[in-house]
Amino acid sequence: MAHDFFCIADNPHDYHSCFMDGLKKRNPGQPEFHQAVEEVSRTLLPFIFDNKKYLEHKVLERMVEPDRVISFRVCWEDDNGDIRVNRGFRVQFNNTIGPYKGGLRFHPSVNESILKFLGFEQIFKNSLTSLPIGGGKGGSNFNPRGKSDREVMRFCQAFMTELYRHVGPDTDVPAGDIGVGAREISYMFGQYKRIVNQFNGVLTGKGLEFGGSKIRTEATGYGLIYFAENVMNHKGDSVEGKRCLVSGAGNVAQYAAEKLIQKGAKVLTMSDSNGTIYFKDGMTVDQLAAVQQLKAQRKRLSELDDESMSYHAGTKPWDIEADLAFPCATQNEIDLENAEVLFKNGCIGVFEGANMPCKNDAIDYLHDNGVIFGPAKAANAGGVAISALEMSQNSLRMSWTREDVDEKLRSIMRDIHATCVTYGEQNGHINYLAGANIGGFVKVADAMIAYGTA
Ligand code: NDP
Ligand code: 2IT
Repeated sequence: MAHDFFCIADNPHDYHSCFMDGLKKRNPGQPEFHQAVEEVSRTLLPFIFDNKKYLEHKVLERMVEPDRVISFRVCWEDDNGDIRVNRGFRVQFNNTIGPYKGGLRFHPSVNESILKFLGFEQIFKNSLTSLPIGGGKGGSNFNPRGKSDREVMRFCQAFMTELYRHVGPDTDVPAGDIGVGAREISYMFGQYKRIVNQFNGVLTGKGLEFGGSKIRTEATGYGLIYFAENVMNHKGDSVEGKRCLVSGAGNVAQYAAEKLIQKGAKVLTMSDSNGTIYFKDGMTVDQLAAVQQLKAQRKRLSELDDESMSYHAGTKPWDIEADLAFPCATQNEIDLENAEVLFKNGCIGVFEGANMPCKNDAIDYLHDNGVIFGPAKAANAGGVAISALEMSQNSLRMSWTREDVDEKLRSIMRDIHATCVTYGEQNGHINYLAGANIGGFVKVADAMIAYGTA
């Protein structure tokens, strides 16, 4: 009976079919969640079959079922005095190795499927950091685009007025994601503090004046490039001189681009959901500063006034000839066709700054054609890792220097790379996806078994 998660099969392949069949039946209409579980389970099951205790304890079956999914009404008033109603969520997926930890996303596309895919992946990513954090994710279908600061403030306050009862520094510690940056975290932290009358580390990504960690803003983008550099070094190569495609123009994309430029790589593109900007000779530091200024004003890339670059409305970066690709915008932004074009144009590596930016058939194609694939769970773990260090600093009531935190980030990304190598070595080459999935799984799975069945 696939429905009850009771699969009997003597090989990983048949078990996987039964397992996915049951998952889809129990979670109808959640394609992103199915996709994330499909990617993890097909790489994990051969390992699980070699280590039967995980099979006997039904660890994977337990892991794909969130501890709880909280959904709530968020009611706020816009600048015209009209009442607006959105839906808020927090998916508390797994707290086996630490408090639930993961971002909040504000985007009109947010729904339970997207937050479950993100929360599920976060379990593995957070485990890979080696820090004591469980997996969670949340957000709302609220669209910050075009809203005034005061509308965003009222929305954030209304959102926290419900969320506060479900979170806490030892329970669940949210942070930013798409549409949630310093402004939104500040409004939410202010509201939490008002309600509970406590100053604690309930959120990360806070302002430096009130408990934030240095380097947290940069950490995901910087960490992505540190990870890519580790991978390239492992092959006796480096990112220096490489022509790079970056998608997105938000938090992750900006600091990935900055670190690439620092390392002597050529950043050819950035993008938003309307189009791509192309710097044929590589973006300069000044051009990046101009993009950052534009984005700080919440403007579109099409408004960039720079004759040395071209703007291509309605396109993604993936058709441009380059050595490395860094998707840093959103899920499913690289499909099979994009992967084929990347490979045919000579791309040798794809590193995921965004969560699940590559579709599963695109990943298969990249693997089959020897293109290095750096999966999100490993490659973009730098952000949540520094979030966990923000939690440590809050507990200690201390603040570490920029140099200290950056050195810790480099060392964490080095260790994540080493974990991927340990678990992903297959006939002399490294499958980073398998390495990240298995490396992230083992610690959580062993702890779940140690706790007994519940
Ligand atoms: P931001 O909101 O700062 O920026 C998002 C960028 O991606 C914008 O340029 C946005 O363009 C673009 N984008 C968003 N949705 C879409 C879409 N549906 N189609 C095309 N472009 C889109 O978010 P972040 O930079 O924080 O997040 C980017 C990715 O990185 C996400 O996948 C997130 O989950 C992941 N991530 C973020 C971390 C963090 O610390 N912030 C940590 C680890 C992963 P537009 O303005 O046009 O919408
Ligand atoms: O996807 C992610 O890892 C994040 N959005 C960051 C989560 C966090 O808690 O810092």
